[in-house]
Amino acid sequence: MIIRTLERAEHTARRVVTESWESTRLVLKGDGMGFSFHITTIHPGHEIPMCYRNHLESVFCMEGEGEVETVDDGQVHPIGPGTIYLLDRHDAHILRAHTRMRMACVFNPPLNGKEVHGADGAYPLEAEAVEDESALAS
Ligand code: 9YT
Repeated sequence: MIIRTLERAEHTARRVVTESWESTRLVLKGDGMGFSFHITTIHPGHEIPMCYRNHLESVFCMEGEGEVETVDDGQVHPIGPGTIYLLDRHDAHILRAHTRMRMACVFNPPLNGKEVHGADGAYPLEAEAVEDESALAS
């Protein structure tokens, strides 16, 4: 069994910080679970275009208010606490955070550790893993 806490993981290389979001990746490919699990914060006022062509992602909103737009049909769906959206079709989408949003995200296949969005809004399938596994130690 593996046990970790978010509080400790935030002080390791599991925490990835960008201008518009930050994410602590509590479970990664190296854990052998077949998925990765992240606690992600979206900063207020940001609009993030994404399209995970290499991954399926589910996103459960725990806190905050925002919306997600599916690019193909322009539909806008409000997102708030208790709502989950499932990108089951590698959907191109735009997430807009009206307030600070806290999300629990699951990726299949799992992320290696250091992925950030490319220009196409995707994560590469075989991104660089965290070099020093001890940097992940929670
Ligand atoms: C909601 C979302 O997908 N944000 C981007 C960050 C992602 N969840 C991650 O890499 O942890």
